[in-house]
Amino acid sequence: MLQYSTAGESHGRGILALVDGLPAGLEIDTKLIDAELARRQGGYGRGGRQQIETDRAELLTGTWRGQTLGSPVALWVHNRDYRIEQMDDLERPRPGHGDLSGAVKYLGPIRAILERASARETAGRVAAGALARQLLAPLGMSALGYVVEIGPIAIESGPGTIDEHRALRDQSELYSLNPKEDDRLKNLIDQFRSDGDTLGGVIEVRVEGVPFGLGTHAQWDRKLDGRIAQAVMAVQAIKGVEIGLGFDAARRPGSEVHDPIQFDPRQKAMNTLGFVRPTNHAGGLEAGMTNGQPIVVRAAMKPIATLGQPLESINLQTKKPENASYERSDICAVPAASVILENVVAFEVARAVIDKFGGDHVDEMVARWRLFQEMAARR
Ligand code: EPS
Repeated sequence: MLQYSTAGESHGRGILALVDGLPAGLEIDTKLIDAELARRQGGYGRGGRQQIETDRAELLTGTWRGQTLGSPVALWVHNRDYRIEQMDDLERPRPGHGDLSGAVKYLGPIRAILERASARETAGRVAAGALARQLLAPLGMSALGYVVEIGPIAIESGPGTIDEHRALRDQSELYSLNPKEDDRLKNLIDQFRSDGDTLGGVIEVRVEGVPFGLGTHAQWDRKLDGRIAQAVMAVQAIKGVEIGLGFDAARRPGSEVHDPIQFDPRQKAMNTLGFVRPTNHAGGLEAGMTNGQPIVVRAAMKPIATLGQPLESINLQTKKPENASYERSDICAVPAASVILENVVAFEVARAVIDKFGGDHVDEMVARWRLFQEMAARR
């Protein structure tokens, strides 16, 4: 079973990701991991911290001559802004952070909570996802995350292949599919920065080339839509997750929600097995299983909780009202979150691939994947 966990504090020595369950023999390109880490640091709206950090993943264990060994892989991202021992505590919890609930729950200082609750930890999740998704490429799968809304502005975009959309996304400082909108969105973010306020947004992640049969209807905690929703919701500042039509499905009649099933034996894409769905309102998942269509997930990110003009709070020493503490932070981290979500979703897909096709060596896994395609085509 593929799984990972992370360790590390925002201003501690660094962030560790421990990935266990990858098959042996998988070629690992650390440049791909570093490219995702660099993208995560970018995007318009970030604060001063990203001028300090230059995130790179150091492979500490689990590989030999560029290939996995089938043993746990530990990835280390060093923090340049390591100064946790010199940092003071906060006295006035920031609404929207874990400051108040964490300090009460752990009977201790706010610093001890915020250091781990910080989104710095997502460097570890991106490293883990960017590692694990390297087994998706040989199976013809790819994932793309992009920003579709910032605050009140919905970003229009046109149709295109995943590669065309990736090229557009990579031209955009907002990581959207419409770089022409960048100036308008940057002005909005600048306005919020000067007002001491912050902005959230909506992110979409698409995974293409997905075969039939990842996930299962048979048990609730192995349904792939459920696993994806948990992975996405567990990213800092995410408050909503939708798959396919999501909440909009509740507002439409069934005849306008479900995707008709057609068959065309001339269909080229191997993963669809010739089945055609003229719409993809299900977002590639029916009964917790993939149906050969692209997986489409959307997430709502709340605005960053550290405000330049802080909200009302309480001084925990005096219990008197005071405005919340302020610490250097981002204004809009929605572009960065699109990188995080792309990688956490890709990790869940890789986990489901291993659940279904397994194997100790990657070649065994690919052979089982091929055999399944043949058997499913005969079915
Ligand atoms: C964060 C506060 C800021 C962000 C940080 C998340 O850090 P700092 O307090 O050091 O300025 O930059 O995100 C990262 C460090 C990162 O690498 O994403 C918070 O409070 O969650």
